[in-house]
Amino acid sequence: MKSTQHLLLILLSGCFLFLGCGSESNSSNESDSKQEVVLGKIAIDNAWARPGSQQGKSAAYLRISNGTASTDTLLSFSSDAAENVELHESIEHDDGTTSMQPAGQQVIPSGEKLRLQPGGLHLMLINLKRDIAVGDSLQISLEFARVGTITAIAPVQIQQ
Ligand SMILES: [Cu+2]
Repeated sequence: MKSTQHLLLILLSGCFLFLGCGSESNSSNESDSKQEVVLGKIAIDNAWARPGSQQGKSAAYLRISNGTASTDTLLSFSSDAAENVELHESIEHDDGTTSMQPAGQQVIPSGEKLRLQPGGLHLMLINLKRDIAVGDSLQISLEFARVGTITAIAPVQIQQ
């Protein structure tokens, strides 16, 4: 009985977390709330990628919501449009310049979101297999330690 109540509490606090995030994103960006966190699964939404040229680079962004009861860890990334996909983070220096570096392993606790967005974490699409232009779309696959691989479709846009 006690453990049931405990579980209920966890579920309830999880719901409040999601509601909080939802209303916050509603005010800032309508499209940000198209898909809300779905309990029981890891969801990816708001995926998009910048245009790029064959053999060149591009960056892709998305939001990951962990609606499962467990922490999960991002292991690897791939795309049908690039030979190699790396997780990077942008860093702003004191002199105003920015650079980027490979980001460490990302752990997403239950009920939390991870945002990949300009100026922060992003997926670097390296050695593009084809030109990607506005109006195209590409696949981005994320491999998680627990739930396995999830593939999202990312439209190519200039900005979100
Ligand atoms: Cu980068």
